[in-house]
Amino acid sequence: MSKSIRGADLLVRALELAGCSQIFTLSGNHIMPIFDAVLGSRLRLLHVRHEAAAAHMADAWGRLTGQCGIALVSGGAGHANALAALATAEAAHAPLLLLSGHAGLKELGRGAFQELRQADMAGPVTKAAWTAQTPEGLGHDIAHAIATAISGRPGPVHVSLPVDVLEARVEMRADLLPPAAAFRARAQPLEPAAAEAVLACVREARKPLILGGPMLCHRDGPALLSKLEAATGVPSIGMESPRGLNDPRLGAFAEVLRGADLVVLLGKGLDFTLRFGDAPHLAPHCRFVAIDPDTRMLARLVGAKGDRVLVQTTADAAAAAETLIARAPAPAGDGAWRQEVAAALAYRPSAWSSLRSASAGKVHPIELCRTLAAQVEGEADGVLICDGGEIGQWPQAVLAPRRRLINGTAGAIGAAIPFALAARIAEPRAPVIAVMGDGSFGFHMAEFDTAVRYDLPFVAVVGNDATWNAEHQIQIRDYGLDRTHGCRLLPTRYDLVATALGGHGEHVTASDQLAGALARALAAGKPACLNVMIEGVPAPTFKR
Ligand SMILES: Cc1ncc(C[n+]2csc(CCOP(=O)(O)OP(=O)(O)O)c2C)c(N)n1
Ligand SMILES: [Mg+2]
Repeated sequence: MSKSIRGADLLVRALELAGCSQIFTLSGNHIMPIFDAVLGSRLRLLHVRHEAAAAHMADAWGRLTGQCGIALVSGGAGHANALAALATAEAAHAPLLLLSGHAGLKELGRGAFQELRQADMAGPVTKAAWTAQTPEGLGHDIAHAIATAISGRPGPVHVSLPVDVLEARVEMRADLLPPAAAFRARAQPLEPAAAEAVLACVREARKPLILGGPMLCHRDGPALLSKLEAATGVPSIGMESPRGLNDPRLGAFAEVLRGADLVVLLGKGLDFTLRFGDAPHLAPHCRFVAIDPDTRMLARLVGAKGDRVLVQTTADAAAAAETLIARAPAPAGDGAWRQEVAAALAYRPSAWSSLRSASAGKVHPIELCRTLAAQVEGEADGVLICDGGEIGQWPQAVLAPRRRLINGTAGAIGAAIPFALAARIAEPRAPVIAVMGDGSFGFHMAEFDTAVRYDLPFVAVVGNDATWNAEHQIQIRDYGLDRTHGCRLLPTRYDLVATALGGHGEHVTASDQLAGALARALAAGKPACLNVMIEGVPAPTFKR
């Protein structure tokens, strides 16, 4: 006897088949069939307070687990609210599927409720975006979307789900659910001849660097780059910061980059983060090798640098790294260049060790980082999240966590609290600590309510300088101290926001209060906020 199910049921089965367990969502009329279909399934819903938060959570999930993060939002404005977060995920190479409810197909063109060209809106911030057309096709839509999100240069994909497609009933048949292989990444290996060509270029260079793109900064990426460096003898550096060659994690990197005679771009676009590879940031004689899953990146590089590009080849970044590791001969030479680069990356001004706040009632960001060090660096499974303009750069410069999330090259602030909730679900035990500015806290502070409802303890550490300091510093630098205006905030008690929403709060005005407050926050077993009044200093700089 045949069995009829709703399109929404088929969609849920496809998500289960893909191995999904967690959906970040905000409800809406069009997607209530999916809420209903989830009952009795393996899928859990985290119901948030703003659609962008759901998309940021799916982004963090993708970066931390390597699985495609799933965000499910309503049509119309709910969809539009989620879109800004996709720009962050795209720049960070985070695999994500945004599923949005959509006006029914039968009502389109007649002024349907929340009728909007949703896929067109999502196009510029996704790898692919379309509107599902039939209930029978929903399983294949999901497989194709997930495979696209996790393949090549990982990134967001969007599928709009018309409510009549979700509600329509179909006779269940085995072929409506795609085979497991349809959900997997489509591999692009590095061909042996291309690998040999890359290794030959590296052997001939005196000062080569391998620069890994954001996809090599998540999960196993950093360990893979270390292995690549050990195998080839070539300094191998992941780049994911919007501050580019002034990434605070990379110390005096900009100084050694200027001396490189070969840059191997491994899943890393030649873009603003490398000052487009122009002199004096890179030497005029510096040559390039590029390995990238996206042929458009290769074409852009060749267009910009012409015959300075020695080799350019299509391949997945991680797979290419593995191939190079396997084929690399033992490193030759005395290792002097590698040591020079390591010393530059490790450089931190000696004055930092004694930096203290100069103002009463305020803590210097570095004092804050010193207090966090034991918790962040001692915990192998802990996750450190850094957000905000100037304050967010200090923990990136000072702390060496094993797992960390930053905004990424999109440079958007405000994702820290959603990131922390997703990190807590992905990592149920170890400390999740999110350092952010007071401006950044404001974007998604209502997600403290979500954290309380779902019992997701983490610690938000707000560096509160009552200022949008990054922009305030631009005003000082570019227009003069007497022309600073409009970038002040209030010294708001964000700890009380957390307690009002059912969390734990601590207010800190001196460095000697920090350790106790942090210990209580971590022990509270609730989402916690440390509101730390800080000195609004500029981000760290590294000129030697
Ligand atoms: C979504 C988004 N909006 C605006 C900006 C511009 N911006 C960058 S840093 C910053 C100030 C951040 O203030 P806060 O979080 O308090 O950190 P602070 O710089 O004060 O340490 C602003 C407005 C941005 N990068 N992203
Ligand atoms: Mg601030």
